[in-house]
Amino acid sequence: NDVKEVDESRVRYPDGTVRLRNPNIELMDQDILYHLALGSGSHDLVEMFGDVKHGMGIPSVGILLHEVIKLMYHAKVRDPVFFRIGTCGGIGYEGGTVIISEEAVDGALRNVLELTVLGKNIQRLAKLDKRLVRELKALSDPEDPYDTVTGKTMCTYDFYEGQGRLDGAFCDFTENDKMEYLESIHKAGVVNIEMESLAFAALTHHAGIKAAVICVTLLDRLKGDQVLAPKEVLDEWQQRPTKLVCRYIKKYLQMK
Ligand code: R2B
Ligand code: URA
Repeated sequence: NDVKEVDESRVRYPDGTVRLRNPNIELMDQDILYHLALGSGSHDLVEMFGDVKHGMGIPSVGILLHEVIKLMYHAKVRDPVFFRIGTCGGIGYEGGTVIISEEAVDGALRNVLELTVLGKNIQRLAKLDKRLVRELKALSDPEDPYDTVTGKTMCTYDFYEGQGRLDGAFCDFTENDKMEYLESIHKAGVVNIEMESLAFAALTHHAGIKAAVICVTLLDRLKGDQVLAPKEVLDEWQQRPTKLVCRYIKKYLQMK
């Protein structure tokens, strides 16, 4: 097998910036990123994108969705499909398991995103496309050295107390309380916990856009709270949801 592992030092400079594996780019006067309608000569890309960081949780994904949904409209994109890929805590699943969400629920198991708009509470159904879940599940390969499962995803507003962790800056419950809660949501069909799916499901559903949520577990929350796996292991795990989505895109393009 001559497929080589990626050597980190060849793809990143010591300061964390991306190192291109193509010496030609440095020699060009400017590089036109044709499909993005941007160019290194015509745009100040460091000024525009140098501080790009991804936020976490419902507020970040909400803002992003408003603008990406409008982008779909302005660009007249036909039948877009949105994917949220990321990490989560498993409920009864060991680290490295890929989970496709059947639906998103809040910390009280409600399948709705609650927003306060003009001082009034409104609710939006956090519904995901069932058929897309089946199509994605069918693309899991028995040869994959990990499981790919489906189930309910709990979405919380906090990583620590909101997810029943004992190791936050505050904790006003006991280990027994925590385990009782986690066992009860497990019984109710929750297979993982993360922090974006509720808004992702609710806002895409509200916009009539097909969407799926695929996360990899970083630990089994029935066994602990801290993320202990080494960085290289976490990095490999985090590629797994992307792999599944790539298989979907490949299949979709072949059908066209
Ligand atoms: C999963 O991981 C992050 C918290 O560690 C959050 O963005 C999420 O949903
Ligand atoms: N992301 C979460 O939101 N929770 C976890 O336990 C792990 C990743």
